[in-house]
Amino acid sequence: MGQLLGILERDLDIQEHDIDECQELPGLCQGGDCVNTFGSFQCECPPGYHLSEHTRICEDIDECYTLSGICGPGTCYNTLGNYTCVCPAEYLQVNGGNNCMDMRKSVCFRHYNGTCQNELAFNVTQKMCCCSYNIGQAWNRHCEACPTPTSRE
Ligand SMILES: [Ca+2]
Repeated sequence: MGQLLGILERDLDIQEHDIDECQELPGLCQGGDCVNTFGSFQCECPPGYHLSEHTRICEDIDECYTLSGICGPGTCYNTLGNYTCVCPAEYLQVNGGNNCMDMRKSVCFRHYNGTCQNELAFNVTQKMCCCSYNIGQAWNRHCEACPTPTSRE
């Protein structure tokens, strides 16, 4: 029993003397916030940055590389903490430059079952055809089936 108490006391002693590494060692998490935890610490990086395990520095994420195709038909340029899409003609830069939206207007088909049927009388964008009010199931002259609702498009 005496031994057990001794262990408990020692544990309490450690708990009372947890070192706040963030205070003791300023500059531990370069480019991020140091968060003291019991017996250790963590580095939290701002959005768009990840912690390099080797250097403990918050480094920019190259979204153009890690999320390839994120700009669709546009060109991706990595920036510090973010990225920018430069979109081709008839595409609109959206989400603060993080995506390109197809603004081309073309025919919309009400039904798709391997082939396109029931063409609408007016041209609309793919987003309007496929994503608004369940208007259509396929879009464009050469009959592209609409992306499934779960896809990011
Ligand atoms: Ca970046």
